[in-house]
Amino acid sequence: MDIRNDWSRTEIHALYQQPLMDLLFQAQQLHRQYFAANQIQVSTLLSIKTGKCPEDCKYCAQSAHYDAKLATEKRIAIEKVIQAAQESKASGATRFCMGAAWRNPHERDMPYVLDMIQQVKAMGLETCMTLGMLNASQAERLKTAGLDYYNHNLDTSREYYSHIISTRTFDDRLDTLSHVRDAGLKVCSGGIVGLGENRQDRIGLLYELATLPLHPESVPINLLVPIAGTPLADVEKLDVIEWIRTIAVARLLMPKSYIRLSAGRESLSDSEQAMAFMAGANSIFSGEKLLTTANAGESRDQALFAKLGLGVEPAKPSLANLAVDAMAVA
Ligand code: SAM
Ligand code: DTB
Ligand code: SF4
Repeated sequence: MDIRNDWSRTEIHALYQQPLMDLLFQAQQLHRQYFAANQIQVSTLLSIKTGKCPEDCKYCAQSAHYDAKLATEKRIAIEKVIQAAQESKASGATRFCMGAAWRNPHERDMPYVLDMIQQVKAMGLETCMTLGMLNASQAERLKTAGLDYYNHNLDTSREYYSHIISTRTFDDRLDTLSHVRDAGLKVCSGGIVGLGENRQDRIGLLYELATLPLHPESVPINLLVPIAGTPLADVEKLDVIEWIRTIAVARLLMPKSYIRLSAGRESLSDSEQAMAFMAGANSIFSGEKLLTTANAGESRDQALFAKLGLGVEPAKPSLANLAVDAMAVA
């Protein structure tokens, strides 16, 4: 099957409403054409600036607009970041993702993030950042410093978007994704399900992602982690099967992309996660914590991988990694 960027909403709707076993079967078959069947890419996350965010994303513990109980933290010291990256590498993760609760990085933040990228990259890890909106020059400078991926989610459909965020537009998000792509960075972009949206909105989100000129290399599908104090604290829980369907449809639309089980995994059983892997998910965040909320944790994930016969995808050799390995041997 060729990679397509001309999907219609009608086609996506037809994929969604198939019998679940048909959907899972197709997704798993296609998954195996593009990826090793039982390998999962593993990333870790670190919050480098926590809380007091000026944006009003209704799901988020870090927004200054709501009253979530959160230990806020200013920019953390680079040494702390390096230490966390070392622990992440030792645990087997291949990508280290650094996130900041910013609307966008200010110019005064750029030396800090550029230095951090250079140091983490020099350790032989893939680097990822999620810092909010970027302009073209910022994206280029991140790339030059050695950033591999930039995460910036569309979050939901264009239609539902204004119910969730008012402080930046859907088109602002698309602009940032263009800057990231134009700078030669790999794109990580997905969304959240369980925000109170309907299936048409989930179709709308996948439609936007799958009709970008190039599919994001990485597509996180977050399941809302309800946060007390935010407007979505008590939203009705999404049926897990609908989340599984969303993953399977994402796999069918974007066969070459990594589909990541992101936020919300901690609340899912082993069997539910197994079904998500069956649906073609092939990436997770490991570790005890995401940015501010709990994650599944290393020992639970090790047991899950052993039970399911899954392995961690090895690091991809890059010039930087080869140099680091050569130094380690010498
Ligand atoms: N501030 C930056 C931004 O919004 O682009 C980066 C960090 S932000 C926390 C990254 C993503 O995490 C959001 O776009 C959203 O998809 C996801 N996220 C945040 N809070 C969440 C929650 N409570 N449940 C599920 N996903 C969440
Ligand atoms: C993404 O899509 N999910 C990750 C990552 N990108 C940065 C973040 C999940 C955050 C979950 C809520 C929290 O821990 O605060
Ligand atoms: Fe800020 Fe990002 Fe949270 Fe939105 S999702 S409030 S931009 S930290």
